[in-house]
Amino acid sequence: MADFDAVIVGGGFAGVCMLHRVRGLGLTARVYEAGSGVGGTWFWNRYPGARCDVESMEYSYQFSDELQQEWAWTERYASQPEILAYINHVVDRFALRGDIQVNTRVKSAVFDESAGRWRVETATGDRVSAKFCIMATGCLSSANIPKFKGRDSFGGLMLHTGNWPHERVAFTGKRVGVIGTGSSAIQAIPLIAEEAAHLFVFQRTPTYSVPASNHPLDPGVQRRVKADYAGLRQTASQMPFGFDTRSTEKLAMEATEEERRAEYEDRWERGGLPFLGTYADLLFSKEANDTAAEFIRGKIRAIVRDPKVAETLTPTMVVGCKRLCSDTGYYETFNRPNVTLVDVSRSPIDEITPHGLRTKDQAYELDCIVFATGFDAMTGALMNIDIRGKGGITLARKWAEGPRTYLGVATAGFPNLFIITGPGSPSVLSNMVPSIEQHANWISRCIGYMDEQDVERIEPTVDAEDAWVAHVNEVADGTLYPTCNSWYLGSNIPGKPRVFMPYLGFPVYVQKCEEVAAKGYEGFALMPR
Ligand code: N01
Repeated sequence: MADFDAVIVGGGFAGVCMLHRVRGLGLTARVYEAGSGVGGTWFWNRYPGARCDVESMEYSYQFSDELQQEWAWTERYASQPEILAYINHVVDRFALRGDIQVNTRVKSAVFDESAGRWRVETATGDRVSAKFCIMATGCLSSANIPKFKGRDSFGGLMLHTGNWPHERVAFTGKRVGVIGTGSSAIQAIPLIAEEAAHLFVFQRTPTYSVPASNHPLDPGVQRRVKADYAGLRQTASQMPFGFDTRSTEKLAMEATEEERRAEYEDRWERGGLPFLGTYADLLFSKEANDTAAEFIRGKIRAIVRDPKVAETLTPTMVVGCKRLCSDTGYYETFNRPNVTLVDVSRSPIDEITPHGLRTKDQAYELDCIVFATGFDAMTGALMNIDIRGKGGITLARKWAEGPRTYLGVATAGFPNLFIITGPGSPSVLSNMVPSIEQHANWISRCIGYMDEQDVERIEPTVDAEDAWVAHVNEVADGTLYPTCNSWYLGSNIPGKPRVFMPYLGFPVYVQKCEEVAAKGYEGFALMPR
């Protein structure tokens, strides 16, 4: 059995960054990656139109200024192939590939109490041990394909956006059905519509989306950012979501109607997620939120020509409660003659048939079904691994009523197990790359501290964990987030406990992590060597 200082599960942005950090400590490490290449999210999500909705200049590592300076992004929002090329460049530039074993899914990780080591087993039969086990399994990596009756009887092509084939899928001449209208669907739908003979969009909940206004990145803008990259990173780190949303302290209800309209119009024109940064109270006050929601509803009515279709596309919930989308020509797509919107909230999908699908009211003949039905978010990938801590307790049992962590980075009873961007950390409510990097930095500093201080094991105390879980919930309860059925709450997965999983507030969180470390890892139990 091979022994490592650290096993890292997952070779996406988190695994790659963590490997770089533990290498920096002089530790031996092995990354196991289920895919045939690195990239995680950007390896698997190859559907047409897949691109990031955080600007490319910010969706990148900052651990090496040389890397920041030499890499040139081509668009304001990077496409999936470009991001995949970037992560591969990073892996080669820092000579990390040798420690990454692809095509290898981790099956189990069991803490051997007497040896104080994690025993890790893969689906391909590797058995290794490591002092540290670091879960870099991703927040949105376990695809959710609803168990519709007859699902496996379909005779055509069935795809999930999060597990897309590597070769191009041709939709020409095909009748295509897309189930779902979340971030993945709204990117894929306009492009599939351009190609398909006919596209049926099966919508359960309408989506708020703001135009991305994507464009080629001006070399001048790029040069200016690079002249003071640290400045951009610093500004971003002080924003609520950890990226430059141009968030203000202004309150919507303190502005006049004309001022609000002008602000929203400006943000709509500039495009993207900073729309939510227009006013500080948009995610806290229903009255404030209504003003933004009504603005977007007005845009939908103005864009979509058929008033009935427009009405079906118009959301009624709080804007931002489910993740805000950012699109290129999404609502416009419903003006095409070859696109039909089907409201499956009124007439639910009853079954998948050999030739298509049937809703309560009608049968649809399809050559291809695209499931854009999302993920078992934040906990799904961890639950797919048999993780056992002290006393043989499984993580699945410990988290049966919802995930329990301290700072989203560790969980009591599982010594020397770290989770990158786990539930209870800002993760999906932030720019993922800086959040990943902040965790990888914090974990590597913690491991360094353990070495200096002769600490053998570390795990959160139950008290610290309980207090943190309560705090995460309290913060969420002070917002409008729990008012709809989002995947943040696990509500998209039947039977999953309804618990708000991410922590809202990147700057406050980072400060808390710093304080914990400065106080000798306050809230953790440290066992000496
Ligand atoms: O998944 P989703 P996603 N019957 O869960 C519907 C990130 N991301 O892959 O809302 C019918 O958002 C479901 O309907 P409802 C981003 O964080 C980022 O699109 O549950 N419909 C919903 O419409 C994002 O939030 C980027 O009623 C069913 C859709 O499927 C996250 O990934 C791009 C159904 C699922 O939407 C997930 O996005 C892509 C059923 N049984 C993704 N089950 C960018 O950076 C589910 N649905 C741009």
